[in-house]
Order: sequence, then C-alpha cells, then structure tokens
Amino acid sequence: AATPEHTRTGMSKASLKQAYIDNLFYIQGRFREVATPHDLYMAAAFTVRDRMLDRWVKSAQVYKTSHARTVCYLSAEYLLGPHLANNLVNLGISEVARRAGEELDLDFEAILEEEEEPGLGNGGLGRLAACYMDSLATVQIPAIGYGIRYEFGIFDQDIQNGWQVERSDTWLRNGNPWEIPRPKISFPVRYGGHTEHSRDQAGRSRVRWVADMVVSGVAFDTPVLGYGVGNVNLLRLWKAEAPESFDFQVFNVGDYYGAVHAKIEAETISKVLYPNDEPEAGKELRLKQQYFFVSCSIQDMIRLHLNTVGPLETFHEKFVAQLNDTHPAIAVAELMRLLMDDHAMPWDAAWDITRNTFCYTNHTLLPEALETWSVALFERLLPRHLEIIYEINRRFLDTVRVRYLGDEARVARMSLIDETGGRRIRMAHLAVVGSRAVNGVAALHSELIKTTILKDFYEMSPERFHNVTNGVTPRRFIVVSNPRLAELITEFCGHDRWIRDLDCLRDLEEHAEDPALQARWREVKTAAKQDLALWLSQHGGVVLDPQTMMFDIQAKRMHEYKRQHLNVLHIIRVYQRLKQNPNLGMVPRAFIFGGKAAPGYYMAKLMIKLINSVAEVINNDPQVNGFIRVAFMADFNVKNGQRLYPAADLSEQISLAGKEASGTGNMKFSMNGALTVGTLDGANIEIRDEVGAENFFLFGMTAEEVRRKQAEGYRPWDYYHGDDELRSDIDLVTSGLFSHGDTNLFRPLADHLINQDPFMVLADYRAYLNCQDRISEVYDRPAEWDRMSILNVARMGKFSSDRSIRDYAERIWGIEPKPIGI
Ligand code: DL6
Repeated sequence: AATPEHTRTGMSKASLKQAYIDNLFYIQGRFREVATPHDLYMAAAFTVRDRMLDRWVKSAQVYKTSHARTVCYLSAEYLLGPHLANNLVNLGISEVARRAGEELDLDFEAILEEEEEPGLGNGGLGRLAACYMDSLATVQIPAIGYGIRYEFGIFDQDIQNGWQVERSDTWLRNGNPWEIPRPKISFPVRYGGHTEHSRDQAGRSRVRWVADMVVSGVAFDTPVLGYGVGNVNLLRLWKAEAPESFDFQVFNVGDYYGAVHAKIEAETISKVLYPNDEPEAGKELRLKQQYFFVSCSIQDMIRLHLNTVGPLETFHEKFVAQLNDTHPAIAVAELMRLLMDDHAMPWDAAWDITRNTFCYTNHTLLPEALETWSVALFERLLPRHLEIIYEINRRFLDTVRVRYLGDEARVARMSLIDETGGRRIRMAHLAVVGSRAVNGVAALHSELIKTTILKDFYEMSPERFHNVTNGVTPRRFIVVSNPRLAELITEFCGHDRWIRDLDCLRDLEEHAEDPALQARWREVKTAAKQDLALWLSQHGGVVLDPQTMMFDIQAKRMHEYKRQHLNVLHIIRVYQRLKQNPNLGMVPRAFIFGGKAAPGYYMAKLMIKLINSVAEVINNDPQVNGFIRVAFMADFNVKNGQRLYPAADLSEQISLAGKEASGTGNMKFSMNGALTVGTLDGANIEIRDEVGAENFFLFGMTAEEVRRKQAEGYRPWDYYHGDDELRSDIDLVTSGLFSHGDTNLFRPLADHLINQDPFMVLADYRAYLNCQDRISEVYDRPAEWDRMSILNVARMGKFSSDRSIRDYAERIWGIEPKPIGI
C-alpha cells in the first residue's frame, strides 16, 4: 500500500482539504462558520507555503554543501504582486486546489482576491526584479534577492473628482503569511560620525569608523519557487530596528524619550518606499535606505562565505552581485570598506575582489533619473565611504590620464565627482568603475548608453558593455492572469511545455489562419474583455461593450515621455470627427488608461485629470458614447495589471523614441494577444522584429531623427500652426469643454506642448493619427486581426524572463544551473 501523505506536504485533494481545515483552526484559530474572508485566505496561504518548505530546505542544503556559485540580486525595489495564485501554479496544484476548495464550499476566486499585494516598487524596474526572481528559480540558478521590507509600499491611488489622491499602502496590517522573520540574522548598520586613521603593528594603515548612529537590519525571508522544479530561492528583505543595547545606553542615563526617539529614527529607515520621478535633492532618508539594505546584504554575503567556503580571497568566485540600477551602487564602497577595515585586506586585493563581484544594469537615459548625491551629505552620513570613493576616483582618474594624455576635459567628465555646481557623487560612474560588466535593458538602449551617458567609459573599455533585453515571466502574465488563453495554447503547444520554454509558442504559427482557432481565440479575448468590463463597471462605473468595442489600453506610470497626452489628443480627434459626422461608421473603441503619477509630478497629475475630464464629457454625450468611451482604472498595480493585459486588443507603447529604456508592459500585452501601436523605442523594436513588421503598428520618428530634430532646434509652435486638426484638438483642451468652463485648468499642459514639448508630441501627432486610422481598418477585418494576434503570441518566446536570466547567467555571471529535483 502507498505510504499515506503527510497533511503538511501532500498534494492530493484530500490532503489539501485536511491541511486547509487544520490551518484555519490551528493557525488562525477559527472554524468555517466564524472565519472572515481574511482567515480563509490565510489558511490557503499557509497550506501552500507548507508545500514549498521542504523544497526550500532541500535547495538551501544542496546550495550550501555544493558551494554553489550564487547570484545576489541587489534591488531597492521588488514589485511582487500577489503570491498565492503564482505559487499554486509553480507547485502545479492550481487545479486540484480549486477542486479541494469547491468541495469545502469555498469561493476560490474570492480567496485569491483577498490577498494584499506587496507593492515594494514603483514600476518597471521593481517588477523586472520580481520577474527575475521567478525566472532565476525556474531556470535553477542559485540566487538571493536582497532588498528592503518597506512597511508602506507604493501608495494606493484613488481618483477623486478626476484627480489622483494618494493613500498609504498598509500591506502588512493583517500579517504576511509568506515571510519568515529571522531575528537572529541581523546586522548593525552605522551612520555619521568620523574616521580615525592609524597604523597597526606591521605598519599597515588602518581606519576606524566611529559612527554616531547604529541601526539593526533584521532579515525577513520569502521563498521563491521555480515553475515545476524543486529549486526555491530566497528573497531576503531587511527591516530596520533599533539595536537593543542602544536603547539601554540611553535608558541608563534616564533619557526615556531620547530612547524612544532613537527607536523611531531607526525604524523610519525601512518605513516607506520613495515614489520615483522626483528630484533626488535632499532625500537624506533615501540615501540612508540605500546604504541600509546594501550594508546588511554585503555583511550577510560575507557571513555566508565565511560559514561555507572560507577565506574571503575567493568571495567573487562564490558570489556575483547584480546592481539593479544605481540605487545599490554604494555596495562598491561598502564591500571595499568591509574587506579592508574589518578583514584587514590591502587595497589592491580588496579592489580586485570588488571589481570582480559586481555587475551593473542601467535602466534609464533620462538625465533627471541619473542619481547623484551631494558630497556634503555623504560626508555627514557616510564619511568612511566618501574617503573610499575619493580613493577609487583618484586611482581611476590616474588611469584615464595615462590613457588620454592631456585630455583634462575627459577626466572631468569621467570623474566620480561632478564638480560643476555643488559637488556631487555620480552613482552611475561609481557603479561602472566598480563593476566588471555593464548592461542596458534592450538593444537600442544598450547602444544609446554607449553613445550618450557612458560614452567615455565605453570608449575606454568596450568589452565590459553588454545588452540583456528584458523579459517577463509567462507564469504570472499568461498562466495566472489569462487561464483561458493558457488552456487554448496548451492544446497546441504541449502540456506545460511552453510554460517552461516559451519558444514552443511557435507551434501556434501554422494554425494562425485556421478559422476554427481564430474563432476560439476571439472567444477567449472576448471573455477576458467581459471580465474587465464587469470589473470596471463595478469599480468606477464606466460601462464598456466588450462585444463591439476595440479595447485600446495604455497602462504604465504616468510620465510625459510615455506620452499619455498623445493618446488623449487622438481621442479628442475621434470625438471631434464624431461630433462633426455622427454617422461616421467607425469601429467602436474603449480607451482605457491606468497608471500612477509620482505625488510631486504636477504635469503627470494634470494628465490624469485631463483623461478623467475627457472621459466625463465623452461618456455622457449620447451622440458619441455608443462609439467611444474612456475609462481610467484607478490604482494600476500588479493585480490590476493582470486584469488588463488579457483584455487588450490594442497596446499603446508610444513613448518618444530613445526615452523608454525597454518597457515590459509592451511584452505582457503582446503575450496576451494584443497588437501594439508603437514607436521604435526600447524593446518595441525587438518585439516588432520578432512578430514581423506586418504584425505591428509602427509610427513616429526614430531615435536618430529625434536627435537630429533636437539638434536643429525643435519648434512645436510650427506644428501647432501648421496642422488645423492638431490646433483644434489642443484648443479644445483649453476651451473649457472638459473643465466646466474653466479655461485655465489645462492651460499649463497645452502651453507646455505648444512652447516646449520636450517629448515631441506634436511632431509625432500626425503619424500617430494616420496609424490609428489603419488600425481601425484592420480591426474591421476580424480574420486578419485574429491572425496577427495569434502570430504575436506565437513569436513572443524571446520575451520570457527565463531567456533574459539565461543570457545573464551565460554571458555575464558565468554561472551554471544547479537543478534540485522534486
Ligand atoms: O528595465 C526595467 C524598466 C524598463 O523597462 C523601463 O523602460 C525603464 O523606464 C525602467 N527604468 C526605471 C528607472 N528608474 N530608475 N532609476 O524605472 O526600467
């Protein structure tokens, strides 16, 4: 007879049911009749987590005993999204769990809905880190993700009277069943004070940093399971606490309030995620956060190395650390400090290890997003690191001088210190100088890095520059969010085969013209549109018709470079056409938006107000609202994204060429069968290359044309006056029609477009409109549209984050998979 299953690990329906009831009772202290929806969710989460733990322990054991080379992903952000559905899929028990739930008379969907998502990131960069954690485990690369356990993640967005209103995100208030606190894994992190230089008995120089503030970083671990494998990697997030002994010191002198203050000050460090797109100036707490998680992480890596491998001379053979943008770049100075000051290593040996440990990913070319910190702030907060940065810079600039004799302008450009204006530390330069590899996130972006922001560095050591095009995980973004499509794909691409090897989607290609598949494809899309329409009508009240309307969606952070206002100008044009000719006979469209604006970014907030104001007028105008409707989905986050991607017919990827480093929403939409209207920007270029130019709606200037136009002196005013329709669309914005007669409300937006237009909306307007007309024509020919949609999905293999991770592993990290069986 078969051995009976253990209720904590068994995967059968009977075991799952028993485990669920047990967890509800023994962990939540509830029985069915009195359980709240949250209790029901917690019981489900613990049931699933239990089933991950033996794989987790086994992975840790194998990684440890085999001294496996390990990737440490250092990221200030992880935009994880809900865990439960994803873990069910990766464990391979979604179906059996659903059936177990049915037999227990549970509402499975309601339980999934109950999960509060950890929004520990702003947008693309943080979501990429989360996709990479999923793929690292799936392709079986030993990895630790290090970051910050923010108590408040990205704010929740409400829309009130058309404006964005921010609410604090309290994701931890009901507890987080996925994390395991590790109070014993804790490190001191110091700030401020001064340094003391001396010589030891052997005459070597030694430095002691006498800090004036210490906080403790405590580890909270979340298991990250790969799809269909035994590998479970570790996401280790640090929480800041006051060290106990510090409290007592203050207590002893009777300063009770001082002690409480110190505790609050310490805990503040991991309190809140900073929304991006805001000037860095003066964000002392942000620098404290960066140093906090970096210091804990590097101390942890050193501890792990000493416990397993031994001498620190081989640290870089055990670990490779990927810097996710410059936020963790201080790690370069911190590893140097720890090796030299705490482990008595000489500079050259420490530098050799440091340079061979780090790799750096750049995620932006926007000058305002390139991090710099004032030297004065560093001096106050991290005096020892400033000394180390100066010394790295001194040695580095000597090599520049020797290489480029007499070129002092180049020396000034490459320096880690920007001496123009107030003295500032250039974090990207620190990251480049301290890393053995540098990469951009899409082919165009990686090329532009070499000719713009890092040109001098590229000229000096071209062999260190790489491209790794971003990817997204098909588990979350197809299997979890679009189960109907996943089921249909499985019929053609082999059970589960495509989920671990997305190139298998190619098997769909030969059926792209098959009317039977097309009909089913359309049914799947329409069903997803129905789901979204229902949700939107229940949350915000807009009614959309999924049967007749094309769902045209732009969902991403609100930013001028992403050009949501170009989309709005198109909507206004269609509106005007319909008003002039109510019998236009156009393809009905639902224009759907989602996205948060940084709280301090006025123009982005005004764009949200404009979208909602246009929506109000159009949706209430019976002359047009049978043909067009506009919806703004509040609080675009991972969970809500998963509602949007499956339902899109058209994906708007319309940034000004050269500005969007890669984009990943473009991949998520296309994987779900949306066709893209896009510029030649970021990964759009590669998506178009893969799916075929004939299956992609391209418009607008190239990055090179943009550069030339800027160099010639761009004059948006000429476009405004040279195009009657454009002028009339912009004038309608300021006419008061969308603002209850207020002609001033949107004036700043319109004036900015007419007079500055830094992202060349007006220059691309006409091409965009023409392209949109073509799109409507094709949408009117369903067989053609469906074929294009099928081919888009079939050719998306490249954009799996599994491919990105394999690229990193082979070309940058030099690391092999370490398979753990189930
Ligand atoms: O690489 C992930 C993501 C890209 O897809 C986006 O194109 C890019 O805008 C985003 N970059 C940032 C920059 N933040 N900083 N610094 O979020 O990265």
